[in-house]
Amino acid sequence: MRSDLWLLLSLHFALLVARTTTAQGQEPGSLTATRPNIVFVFSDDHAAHAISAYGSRLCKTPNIDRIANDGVRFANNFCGNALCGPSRATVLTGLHSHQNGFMRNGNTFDGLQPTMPKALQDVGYATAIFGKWHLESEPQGFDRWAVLPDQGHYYNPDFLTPQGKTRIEGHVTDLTTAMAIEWLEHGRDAQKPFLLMCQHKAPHREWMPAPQDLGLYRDVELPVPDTLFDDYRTRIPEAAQTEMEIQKDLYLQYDLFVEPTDAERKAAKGPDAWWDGMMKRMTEGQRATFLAAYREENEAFRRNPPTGRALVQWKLQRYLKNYLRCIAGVDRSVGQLLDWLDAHPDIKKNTLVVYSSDQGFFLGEHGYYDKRWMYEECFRMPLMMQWPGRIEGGRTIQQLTQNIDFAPTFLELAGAQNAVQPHGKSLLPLLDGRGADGWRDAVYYHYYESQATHRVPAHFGVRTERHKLIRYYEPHVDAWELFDLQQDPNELRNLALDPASRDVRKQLEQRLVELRVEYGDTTGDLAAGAFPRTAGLARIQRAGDGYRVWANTQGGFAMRPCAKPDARTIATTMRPIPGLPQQNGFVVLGSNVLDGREGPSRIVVRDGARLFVGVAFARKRLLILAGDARTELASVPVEWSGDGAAEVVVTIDRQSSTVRANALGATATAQLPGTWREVAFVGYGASNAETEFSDLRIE
Ligand code: SGN
Ligand code: CA
Repeated sequence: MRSDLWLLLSLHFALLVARTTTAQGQEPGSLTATRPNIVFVFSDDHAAHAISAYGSRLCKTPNIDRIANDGVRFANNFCGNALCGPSRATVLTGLHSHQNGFMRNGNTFDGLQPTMPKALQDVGYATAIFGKWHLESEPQGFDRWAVLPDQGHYYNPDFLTPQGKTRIEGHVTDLTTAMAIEWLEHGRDAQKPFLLMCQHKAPHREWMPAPQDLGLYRDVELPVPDTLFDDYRTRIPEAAQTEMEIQKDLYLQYDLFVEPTDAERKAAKGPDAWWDGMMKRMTEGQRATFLAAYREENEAFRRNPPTGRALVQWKLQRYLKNYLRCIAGVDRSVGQLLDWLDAHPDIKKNTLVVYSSDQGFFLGEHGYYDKRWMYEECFRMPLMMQWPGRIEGGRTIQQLTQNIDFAPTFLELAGAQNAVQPHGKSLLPLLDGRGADGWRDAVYYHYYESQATHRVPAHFGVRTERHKLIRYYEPHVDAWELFDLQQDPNELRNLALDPASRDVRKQLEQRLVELRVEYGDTTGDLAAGAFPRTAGLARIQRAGDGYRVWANTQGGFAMRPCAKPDARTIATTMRPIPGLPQQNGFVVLGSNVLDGREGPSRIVVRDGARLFVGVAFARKRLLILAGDARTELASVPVEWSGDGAAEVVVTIDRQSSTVRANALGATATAQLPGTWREVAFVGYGASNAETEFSDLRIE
């Protein structure tokens, strides 16, 4: 009787499952709702052209290649914003940066929004993440997590866990792998399918290899990219003014591990000043092994220091070798995970393994290291997937795919495809043979972290199979670049102003508009140049008789010249728009550039020559802030009901050298900075907030 009941029950269940899967439109061979385990290995800054499966001229990555050999390799996979935090936020949400709100490093990820790990957890997956996170807020949607604070350290890293912070001795790649395998072995609920996100810091700067990899590539001369000595002739001037040049921006100590002399240590500038801290973090034994590995070469360098192009070549070799040594560690990690699966065939047969990296990287191309540009080397992301028995292996997928597609893919596999509303598309049709009919013909890109480290201007763009059109939209660089990737794969000839390319450019501009509409991206609209000085703005648009401003950083602003430099009163009415975690608005005043300097394409205003005067609504403070938008020159409490607008009146009194602010019934006063002369620039500002301002009243 009992067994009959069982039979009946299981029959009923089988029917139910069949019905649901048909209802979801499952076709034969389809992988929809097959609920495999997912092992997602995600490294940091690993360019596809440093993977042998992608034809690297530089290195062999035998274990990563195992994924491509037994599975598929995506030949044209791209990120939507070539930066760490933004790419990770996109992987979690399936959304481009403007929509998930994480547009530049330093933003705080809104973990309350729907995410892929949360959805997988909801449908019964065991979930865990180990290693690099870089999203500021605590991970959500994971049964187990241990993540690096911020960028993390290579040696003896701290890990954040729900129980707090712990420092663990060892190299970060090995430790992250060990945590992942420990969780597979003992940590997870074995009844459930699982999502494991194993996210390496390597091969991110400062490229410190593990002890066992220090000896690799020692006597090897690595091939040099054709564009190492690019003259940037047809590109925007900023391409020649970055801070990512092998020649001048790779630091001898910090980046290249040439031990400083006493004199150098005393005079150390920039990152080189961090050398002692880096060394102190290691144990004595680690430090001795590390330094010994470079000593002989360093001594040769000292005896006969190269100059000019020879120095660039020397720096490139040292940089690339360390980068590749870090990759050797990542490759070993992948091997350990694959070996673990091989040793557990029952689990392996239900497991999708994915390898990718948050973006690519320049390995000397255009004379650069780092990323950020929409140029191929860093725009392209490696992506490989294997699921033996279920995904036909040995294939290369040529379609244009993007990191917005990862979340929808994993969700469709888990049968949770409605849990998020992604910008991306599930990759399953490309994997399970359903075909690629109607696949996208273009990918979209938008980089925001302008006027920050490495100095790459904000830009958005479109890439089709053959062309790429880039729009740089800031006042200091308002320009276009167009490349024919077939004729010019190295992107050396900007055709944006080439008469013969006029039609192509027009079509691409049209496609770019369409993509921006499709993804609902209105950021990158900076009021058509009405404000010749901006920084850290996602958007400034006309709204009523004033402007609506979205600042995606601390102290974002838009300023225009002030027609009345002896102005006494500057006033506006400001209203915060809810949505972002912070609510604030500021009148921004800039003294003239007496204490600044003019560069070829931008005016640098030093701290002190700028003032932010306004209201932190959520904190209920009336503030006068220095030019860094952090230092409080005055701060008084105000009453604010939680909605509505506030009129802010700023009074400059040159006689007493003071600035006064009135708003919401309160008054704040501060001394004008010592270098203050007159009101040369006026405008609006905010810090990670969106705010509406009425037109400025200036008297
Ligand atoms: C750090 C690095 C930069 C790098 C950013 C962003 N400097 O600031 O070189 O561009 O991270 O990288 S470091 O000296 O601190 O390493 S990202 O991958 O996290 O976006
Ligand atoms: Ca990165």
